[in-house]
Amino acid sequence: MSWSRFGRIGLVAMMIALALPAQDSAQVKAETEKALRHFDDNKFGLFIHWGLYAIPAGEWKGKYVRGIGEWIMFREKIPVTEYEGLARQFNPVKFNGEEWAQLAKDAGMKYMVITSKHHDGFAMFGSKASGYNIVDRTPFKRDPMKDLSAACARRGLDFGFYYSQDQDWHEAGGRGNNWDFPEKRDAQPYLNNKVFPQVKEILGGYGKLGLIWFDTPGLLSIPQVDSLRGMVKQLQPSCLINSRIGHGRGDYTQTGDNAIPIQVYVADGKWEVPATLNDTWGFKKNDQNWKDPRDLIGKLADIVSKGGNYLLNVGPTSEGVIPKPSQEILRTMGKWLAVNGESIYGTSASPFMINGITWRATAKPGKLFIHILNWPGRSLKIEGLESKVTRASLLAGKAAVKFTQKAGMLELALPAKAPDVNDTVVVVEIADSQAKVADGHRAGQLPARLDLFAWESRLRGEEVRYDFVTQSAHGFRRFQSETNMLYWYPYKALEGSYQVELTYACDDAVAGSNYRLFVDDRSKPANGSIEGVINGTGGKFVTVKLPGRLDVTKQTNTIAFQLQGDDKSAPMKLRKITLVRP
Ligand code: JFZ
Repeated sequence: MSWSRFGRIGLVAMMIALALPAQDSAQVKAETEKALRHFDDNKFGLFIHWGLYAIPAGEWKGKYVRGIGEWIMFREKIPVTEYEGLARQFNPVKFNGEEWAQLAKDAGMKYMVITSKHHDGFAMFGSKASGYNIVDRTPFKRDPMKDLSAACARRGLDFGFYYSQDQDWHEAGGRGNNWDFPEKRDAQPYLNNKVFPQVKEILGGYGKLGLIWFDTPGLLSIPQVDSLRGMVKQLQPSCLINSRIGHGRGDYTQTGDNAIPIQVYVADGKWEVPATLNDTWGFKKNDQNWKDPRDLIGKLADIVSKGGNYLLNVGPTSEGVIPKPSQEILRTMGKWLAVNGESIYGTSASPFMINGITWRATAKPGKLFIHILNWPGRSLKIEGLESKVTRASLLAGKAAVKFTQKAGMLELALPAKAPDVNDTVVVVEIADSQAKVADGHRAGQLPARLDLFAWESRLRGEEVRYDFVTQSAHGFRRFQSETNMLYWYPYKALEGSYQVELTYACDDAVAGSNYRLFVDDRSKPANGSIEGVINGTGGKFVTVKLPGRLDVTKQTNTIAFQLQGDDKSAPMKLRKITLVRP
C-alpha cells in the first residue's frame, strides 16, 4: 500500500488513531492532532542541554572523561553530596534568553526544547517541589526559563521542555544511581514527590508548551506512564509528548541520537531526529569535533524528505554562553533556509525510494523540490516520475531550468558548477497535485541492490570522520567502550537476507585489521554478522563481495560496521556497503 494515496491530513489522522492511547478524550485527541500537524510543518528545532555538568565540562579531578558530557556524574560515580557542590558555583552571568531565542530564529528554527531537569536531577527552573534547583541553590538565584520561554513567545517560536522522568541520580527512587542508593528502588514516592509536581510546575509556569520531551523511559510501569500522560494532557491538551515517555504513550517518535532512517518512513507516524553538532549534548570544553554545516543542511533535507523533524543541539557553558562554533554553524544553516525554506517548512515526504542517489525530494501540492546534495555536473536524471512536468526552476533566484521528459525519465539541464554546494534546490512543477511515481521507484518499495552510503550513516565515536572529497568515512579507532563505528538504521524497511558488498580503500601499509559488519536486533544481539580482513587496495577504492549473509528483521535496530581486535586499519576509507538480495 502506498502512503502517497492518502492526503497529508488523512495520513496524519490515521497515524494518530494508531498512536494514541484509548484514555484520551475527544478534545485531547483533536488538539493533539492539530498540534501534530503544526509540529510536522515546523521541521527544524533547537535542543539545549544545560545544567551543572557544564561546569566540569568533560573533566573530573583533572582527568578527561570520554563520552557525552551530561553523563559525567554517572560515568565517574560522583556522590550526590559532592555533585551538589557544583550548584554553588553555577552562575551564568552571561545568560541572555533573548539572544538564545534570536539564535534559534536566525537559524531558521521553529521550536526550542531545553532541559528542565536532566538525569542528574537538578532543576534548571524555580521549583517548589524540590529545593535542588537553580533559584534556591545557585548564586544566580533566578529562573532563566522565565526569560527564555517569553523570548521564544515573542518570536513565535514554540517552546518545550526536556524532562528526565525515570532516571534521576539525585534520588533514591529515581533510576540510575546505585553508588549512593544500592537498595532496591521504589519509584512511586519519587514520582509523587518530585516528578508529578515538577511536571505540573513546568506546565503551569511558562505559558503554552509545544511539547514535553521525556527521556530514557526504562522501568516505569504502564499505569505510572499513563498518569504522567494524563497529567500533561489535562493541563495542556495540545502539548505534545514524545515517545520516550515509554510504553507507546507518546504522540510522536524519536529515532536514536543522530540516527536517520535509510528510507522514507511515514507508516508509523511523525518522528524526530535529535542530533548533536559535535559529540556531546552538555558542554564539553575539549569537544571541537564540529559537524560541517554542509553536512547538516544535507541531513535536514534528507530527514525532511523522509518524513522527519530535525532537533539540533547546543550545549551552553556554565556562564550561559552558547559556544561560538555552534552559533556559526546554526547561522550558516539559517542563511540557507532564508533562501530555501519553502522547500523545507510545511512540505511532505518524498514519493521516491532512495537508492544510489545523492538528491532528495520534498513535496507540496503540485510541486516537487529536488535537493541536489552532490553536484552531478550538467545533467541530473530522475527516474520513475510519471506526472507531467510543466516547469522547472532554481529555487534560489528563480532562474528557469531546461528539462526533457520521456519514458519515465526526467532530465534536468544544470549549470556545470553547483550554485549552492550545501544543497541546490530545483522546483519541479507537475500537472498532478501529488506526484505519480512508477513501480520500482516509489517510496516504500525496495530495489534488488541497495547502497548504504557512509554519508547516510551515523558516525559514532570521537575519531571517526566523513570526508566529502573521497565520499568516505575514516578513523575507525577502537576503544573498550565508545568504539568508533558506523550505524545505519533500517527502521523496518529492510527485512530480508542479504549478500553484502563493501566499497572501500586502504593503503597497503595499514591493511590487515579484522572488521565486523553486524545487525543488532536488541532482543537478539549480533543476529547475523559478517567478519573478515581489511585487505590493502593500494589506496584505491574497490568493491568486494563479503562472505556469508546478513539477516535483517523487522526488529533490526541497526546495521553496524566496526574494526575488531587491533585497529591498525583505522585510516581505511569506507564509502558504502551494498545489500544485495540473492
Ligand atoms: C538520552 C540521554 O541519556 C542523553 O544524555 C541525551 O539527553 C539524549 C538526547 O537522550 O540518550 C539517549 C536516549 C535514547 C537513545 C540514545 C541516547 N536511543 O534510543 O537510541
